Amino acid sequence: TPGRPTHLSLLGIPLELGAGEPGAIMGPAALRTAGLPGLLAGLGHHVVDHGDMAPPAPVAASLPAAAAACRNAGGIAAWTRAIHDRAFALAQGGGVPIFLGGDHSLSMGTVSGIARHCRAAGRKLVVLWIDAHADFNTPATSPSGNMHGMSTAFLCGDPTLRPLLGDRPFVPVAPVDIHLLGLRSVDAGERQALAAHGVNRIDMRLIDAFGVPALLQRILADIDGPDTHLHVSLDVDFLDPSLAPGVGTTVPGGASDREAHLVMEMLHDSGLVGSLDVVELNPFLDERGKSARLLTELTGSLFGSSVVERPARTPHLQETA
Ligand code: 6HN
Ligand code: MN
Ligand code: MN
Ligand code: MN
Repeated sequence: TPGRPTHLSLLGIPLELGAGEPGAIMGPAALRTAGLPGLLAGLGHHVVDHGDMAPPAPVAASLPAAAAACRNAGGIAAWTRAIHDRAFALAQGGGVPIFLGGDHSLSMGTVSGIARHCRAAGRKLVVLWIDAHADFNTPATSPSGNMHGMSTAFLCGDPTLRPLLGDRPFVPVAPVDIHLLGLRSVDAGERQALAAHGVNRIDMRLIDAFGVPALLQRILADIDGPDTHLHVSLDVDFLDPSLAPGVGTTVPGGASDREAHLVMEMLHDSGLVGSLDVVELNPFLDERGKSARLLTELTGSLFGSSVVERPARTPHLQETA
């Protein structure tokens, strides 16, 4: 069941500077074409589509020399600051922001803005990063220089990436409050750093062995509380490439349609989700819109789409109607 209606704020972020190849700039348009705003409204939610962010004015990135290998660092710095400002303002305004990407570097802005909001609101932020990758590279470990592979390292406070946010208040996310789900491609440097920092890693092998319900239920039980704000960052490449080819970083052995829906359904029922990124959709690489459609349906499941009536728990994060 849809549960109680929620105020949902959609914001398109047409960013592709963090990816290795172009195309994600068209992601927000494809998600709208697939009917995302209407689907959410049809579930009974109050949906406001804030349109797409305009490209921000360039800034001098002033990253340390160690970050020289980053591609488009100046552009990413400008976007990160602008996205952070919008994310913070949307969250402060109440309701659940849904950020439509755009490549995964946009989450440096969204999650840092949400983290700042959570600190102001006295909430505990937990991040569920649903992705084939950890995105925990630093400029020193990145094999590609692509900044969409560095988002979680930035959020945890990597000092070489910190200048991306300029003078905005930076509220780091504790590594133990980041849960990676769907992993099947991790670089050598990331692997070491993830273990050293105690990031929770649910890889595809664990999903094969134990299934989504047991694994996700344990996370949800651990983080449950009246003040928990769960930010979900959904990378298209979590899904198997046969189901979602519309992404530049496909990795075989991804989640099935039902595994992915079940994740979303359980997250909905938890009542903990306070914000969402839908990222990495590259419509140029898609096949007749199938990836955009699946992402739209998954987002529907996250916000209460269900065939059979089920008693949904009252969400903690229930803003005024
Ligand atoms: N993503 N680990 C690879 C890199 O280049 O750092 C791939 C990153 C993929 C990024 O999935 O958002
Ligand atoms: Mn990613
Ligand atoms: Mn990925
Ligand atoms: Mn499987």
